[in-house]
Amino acid sequence: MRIGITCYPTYGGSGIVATELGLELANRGHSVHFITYANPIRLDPGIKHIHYHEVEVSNYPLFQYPPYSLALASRMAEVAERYDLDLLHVHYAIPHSISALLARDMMAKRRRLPFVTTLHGTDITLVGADRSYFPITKFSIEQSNGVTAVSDYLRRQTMEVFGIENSIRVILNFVNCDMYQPDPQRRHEQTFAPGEKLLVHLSNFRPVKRVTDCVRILAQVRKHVAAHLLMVGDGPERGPAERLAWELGVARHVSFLGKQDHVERLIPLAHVLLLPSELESFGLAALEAMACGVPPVATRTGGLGELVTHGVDGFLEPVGDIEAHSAQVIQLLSEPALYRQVSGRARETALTRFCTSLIIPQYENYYREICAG
Ligand code: GMT
Repeated sequence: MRIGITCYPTYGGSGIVATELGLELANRGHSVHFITYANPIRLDPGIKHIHYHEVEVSNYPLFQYPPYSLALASRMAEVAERYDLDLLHVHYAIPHSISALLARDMMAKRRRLPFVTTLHGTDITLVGADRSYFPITKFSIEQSNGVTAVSDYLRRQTMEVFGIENSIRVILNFVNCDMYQPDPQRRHEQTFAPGEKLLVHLSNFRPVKRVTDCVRILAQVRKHVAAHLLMVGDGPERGPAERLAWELGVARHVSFLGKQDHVERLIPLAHVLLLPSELESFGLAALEAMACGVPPVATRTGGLGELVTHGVDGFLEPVGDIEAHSAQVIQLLSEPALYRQVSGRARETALTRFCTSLIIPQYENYYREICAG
């Protein structure tokens, strides 16, 4: 098939899922056209069957706000026409599905150009629920030819919050289990804090991620186990997290690594992933860690329970309960038999339920259904 993909190409779960989906589809022989304002993160140039079409947004003195959504719609219609695309697949409702809707209408006289919208989380729970975007988000979902959600939690939430009646297909997030793998040798040789246990956190450091909780957990853990925290990513909460590390006297035990393209090389170095988010519709970072045999200690919130089974392949604790999160990390790091068991089960969950070979065909089948009308 010939598929146009649009996403936020910068750091963020939805962009990562969209990019990795495109790569997997290209690997299966589909022709994939990324239509975005920048080259998506994790997308290296020169890959077979992958094309990249930049959306240029011209600015004029009259425009206080350059109309990106319109430039995107024009580009979508142009690429769809020139490369004879079968469908558009947009990730994150606002504004991408509205642009796709315009592109579909622009093409309507010539031929059908259906589009699929994948909902990722904050497009519904934060942006979509905001009063100024609520009506257009609802409209964009209702107008999509197909809608998918990355967890059943998000599907239910969307139906409830927007009172939407069209069906939403749940296609869970996926991980490439060949790329994300345990690596005990490199973990043993890690140079961040030789001989210490490594905790890792990955996110876009937005308030919803509660990154300062990671620093608090580390400070508690260090009272019992020699541990070091790797903070991967960047965003508005990085400054507060750095300040807190100084205040709690653990600054030299925390490494802020900023945005990293190859997290599959970093995660296997760690022993535990911390994900203390207020809300996660899915929690892709937890899945990537599980594939590397790194148990997540996360919050019991949103769709995380669809991925992590508490006490089996990771741990889920209440939001903001630093004591509970720390106790779980300390237990994991102090009981080697428990650690081996949970780590093994985490990898097994990734392999048996979330591997690309299981999930990508679900997207392919859905595309066929949508194209068949
Ligand atoms: O987590 C973020 O703030 C980024 C956001 C995004 O859309 O880029 O992530 C959402 O999509 C991810 C991929 O589907 C999910 O794994 C995350 O759980 C979800 N984030 C939230 O729901 C907060």
